[in-house]
Amino acid sequence: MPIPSAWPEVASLLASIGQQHIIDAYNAMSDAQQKVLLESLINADAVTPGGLPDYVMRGKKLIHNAAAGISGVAGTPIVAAGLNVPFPSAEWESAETLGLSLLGETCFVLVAGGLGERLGSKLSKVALSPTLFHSSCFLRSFATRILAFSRRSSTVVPWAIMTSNDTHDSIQQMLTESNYYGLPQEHVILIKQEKVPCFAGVDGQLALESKDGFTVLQTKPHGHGDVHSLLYSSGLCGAWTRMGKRFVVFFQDTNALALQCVPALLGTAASERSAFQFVTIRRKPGEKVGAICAIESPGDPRPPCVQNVEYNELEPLLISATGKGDIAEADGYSKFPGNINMFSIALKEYSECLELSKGVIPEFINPKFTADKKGLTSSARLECMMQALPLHDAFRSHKVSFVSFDRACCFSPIKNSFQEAQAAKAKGIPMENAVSCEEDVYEMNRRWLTAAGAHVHPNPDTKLLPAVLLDPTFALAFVDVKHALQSVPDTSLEVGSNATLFVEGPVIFQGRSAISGSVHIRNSSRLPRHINAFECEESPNAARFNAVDDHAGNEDVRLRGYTLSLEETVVDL
Ligand code: UGB
Repeated sequence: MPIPSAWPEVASLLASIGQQHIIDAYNAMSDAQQKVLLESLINADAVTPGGLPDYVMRGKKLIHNAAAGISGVAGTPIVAAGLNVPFPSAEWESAETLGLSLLGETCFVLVAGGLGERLGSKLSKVALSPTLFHSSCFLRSFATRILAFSRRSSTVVPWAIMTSNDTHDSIQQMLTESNYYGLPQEHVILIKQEKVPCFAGVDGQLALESKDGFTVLQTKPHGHGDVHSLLYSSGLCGAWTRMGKRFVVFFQDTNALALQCVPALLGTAASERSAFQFVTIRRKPGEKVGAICAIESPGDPRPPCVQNVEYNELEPLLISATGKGDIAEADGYSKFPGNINMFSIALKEYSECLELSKGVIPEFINPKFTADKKGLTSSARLECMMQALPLHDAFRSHKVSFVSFDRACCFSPIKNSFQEAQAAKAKGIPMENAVSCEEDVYEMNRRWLTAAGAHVHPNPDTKLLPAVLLDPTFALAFVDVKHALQSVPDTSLEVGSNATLFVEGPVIFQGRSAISGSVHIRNSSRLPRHINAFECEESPNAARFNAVDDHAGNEDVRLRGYTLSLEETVVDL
């Protein structure tokens, strides 16, 4: 608790940054009220990136720019130079092979401060499950894969998770109850983001609000870009450098395919020597996915900055620069690839940038002005996005690039409610809900099997079958699947259209296997074992996804509108 003697120092700081209205309010309060306000001021100064004086200065500048019509993004968007790596291809396999060798030099950062409000859910999004078949929440599935990265590289693979007040306790609880899913607790670090103060006036006057009868500074979320200031203030990057790490991979909370493309991402980042490597996908104009562009800025002698331009900014920027918006090419896609908020950064360049910037990356503000632009109609705060790091001056001399993967190999998030998903579908853009996520996970695994030579029969009635899950202990990358199916001559695998297949542990297929029913092939040891000419026929209790109205409080069922019934044969090798 702050002691009242702290007030003179706080008051003088407030006076120096144009906050006389807070001093006046404080002076008119009872002792108890003063204590609460003082506490909120001291806390805000401690947790706001850069501290209150710097924050107010940044805010004033951005509000004045907005009033003068100066946009945060200015210039002409042009298509940036990047790499396209299709799947399956020789380039994909060589990227994966190189990337697998770099896993031990990599750290992971998950941003998980967001609640599933858009989904109508009060759960942290990482508590949801990507699939009902062998259902396990996102947090567990990310942890399982990171543990497998660690085992493959025989070294510790550190993982930082950014939480917020909304998600911290539940994520901490999930980790504690599961014993950190087998990961070393000291290398799974939670870094909690705090809310930042709001501005009530155009000259950077901070907003106060009433809470439980007390007056405090009004605060609101600052965005996922907080991850950089937290990685700076926590000293994690220094610790990771001392562990010999070289890459940091950032990913977001409900992208079920994020970690499956990590080997290919790392391989291309290393071979291209990119300090910052975005993973991108093809996007359609109008899709709610940021666009990766190079921006040519008039009068700036530096090479165009490769950056993300958010979907709501792209159209006006293009129209003002070229007279035309984001128009689909002949194939129906925009020429600007889409940002999926997954990227790798070289740790050395990242640490240097954090030292210079203290992790404060370019911010933006969305102020609502009165007609005369002399006031604000509602309070506004600064916000920042994690993909904005390349915009910082301290990063401008480094190579920023992108690698474009098939969407089916890297991106299927749960972002939309059922209704929003239907609206997206009607517009011909991906649904990005729990149903499409589940379909996409099985599809990606089917694609890996098919490309490795298996014959997987499509189901004409549903994309949910055959449901195939390849555990990270079986395959961290497509090249692992190829090894499992192609290392013994005359091997074949056929998967029927109603089958379900879960493969866990290092398993090598041998001879002619055919799976039409539901099977879990499991090798619990770490040494590879063969499964020889295995057959599993379809049973009368074949897997079924059954539509239900009553979700009985189960969020995963509510978001899908169906349950899964199946009778699975377990084959222990
Ligand atoms: N998040 C936090 O951890 N803290 C916060 O304060 C806010 C979010 P959204 P958004 O991939 O389709 C991004 O809300 O911001 C976490 C890109 O900006 O799901 O609308 C949150 O938990 C956009 O360019 O996404 O859009 C989640 O893990 C586009 O690529 C992550 O941040 C889009 O993602 C993203 O939060 C996309």
